[in-house]
Amino acid sequence: MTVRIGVIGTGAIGRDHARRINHVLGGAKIVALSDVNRASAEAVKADVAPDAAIFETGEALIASPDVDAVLVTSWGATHEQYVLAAIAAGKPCFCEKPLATTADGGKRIVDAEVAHGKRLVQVGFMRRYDAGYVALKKVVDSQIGAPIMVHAAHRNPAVPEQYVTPMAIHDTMIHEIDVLRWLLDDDYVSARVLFPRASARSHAKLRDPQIVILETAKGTIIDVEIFVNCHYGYDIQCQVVGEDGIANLPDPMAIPMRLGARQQSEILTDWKDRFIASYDVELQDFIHAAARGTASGPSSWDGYVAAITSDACVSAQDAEGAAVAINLPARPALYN
Ligand code: NAI
Ligand code: NAD
Ligand code: ISE
Repeated sequence: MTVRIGVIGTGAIGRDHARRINHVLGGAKIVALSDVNRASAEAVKADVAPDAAIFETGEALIASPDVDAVLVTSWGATHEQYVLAAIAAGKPCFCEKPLATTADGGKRIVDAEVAHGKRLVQVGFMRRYDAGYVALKKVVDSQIGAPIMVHAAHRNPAVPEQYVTPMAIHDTMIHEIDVLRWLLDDDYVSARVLFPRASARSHAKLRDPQIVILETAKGTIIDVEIFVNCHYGYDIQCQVVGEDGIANLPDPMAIPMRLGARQQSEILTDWKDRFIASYDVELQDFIHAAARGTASGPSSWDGYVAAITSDACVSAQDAEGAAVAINLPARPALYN
């Protein structure tokens, strides 16, 4: 069976996902595109999806009998309405992070999926499919003893002018919020945020960098540095300190060079390159499950927990160092 997929939001990542579905992966085809900026959808049709129909609205795309499954890759604040519409239509839906920009939005999606009675939603937390994180998890689960601390860093070379302080949490650190919970098999109980002096590349509405300290139910303390104007590269670091040893996330492969009287190797600068293989794997997983009329991988529950946690982290930004409690509701059986 070829899964006929419609993409809502044909910006940077919508275009890239459409390309991989039509030209890299198997078992699916892009048949529909929609974007508030029609020219963007037309450009993606011309470049990577010539057979796709263009729909005026995401809702019309979801309702089309020619569409079996949906990719939501529009701006974060628009995700909830499309995911809810896909669930109402009973169609599998891959939603880029964040699932919803508020915990209330995440809850509405979980409630709708539970009422539907079957998983339909996969959230785009692609790091769970990254070969480095998968290898790190294996070592954390079996070799270094119980985790005590995690030191992590999420560094972007630069961000656009409209990127403001809370986005460091719900646009950027949301990846750590999800992947560290998965890596440690644990949940968060509190968050604190510390601000060192702002770097010279910050602006009035962005305090950068920042350090988020999360405590887990098992008592592990996690520090995450978020530095989105670090200038030198796109750099993701993660070190787990266990009872018996320490394990690090491997850096991406880079050729060690001896050049100009220096030892050096390249550091990536674009998120699209850093996790390129894991985007392929997560979407292939989505296609396999969608062919069976369901979804697997990171769930609405994971997206909802990430939203609850990111709400707490944003409150902790305002609390200037004080701890903000994170309280999770009971997990519905659908997500066990
Ligand atoms: P972008 O700004 O390049 O693209 C967003 C597109 O959505 C634009 O073409 C815009 O016109 C369209 N759009 C906005 N509102 C819409 C609506 N109501 N209906 C239809 N289309 C609408 O942004 P980008 O970088 O592609 O990000 C899109 C999403 O993907 C975001 O949620 C972002 O958080 C996520 N993302 C995930 C990454 C990952 O590593 N998993 C990396 C980059 C982005
Ligand atoms: P799976 O074997 O059922 O399916 C995933 C597919 O991806 C398989 O075909 C596998 O071979 C492939 N794959 C995974 N990592 C790869 C890599 N680095 N390179 C190439 N291929 C790779 O596995 P699964 O149980 O769906 O797990 C996939 C990932 O998602 C895992 O990291 C898993 O822990 C995670 N996961 C999380 C949840 C959750 O929400 N808690 C649920 C399911 C899976
Ligand atoms: C972007 O949306 C991503 O998801 C990237 O992985 C992240 O590094 C970046 O900060 C976000 O804006």
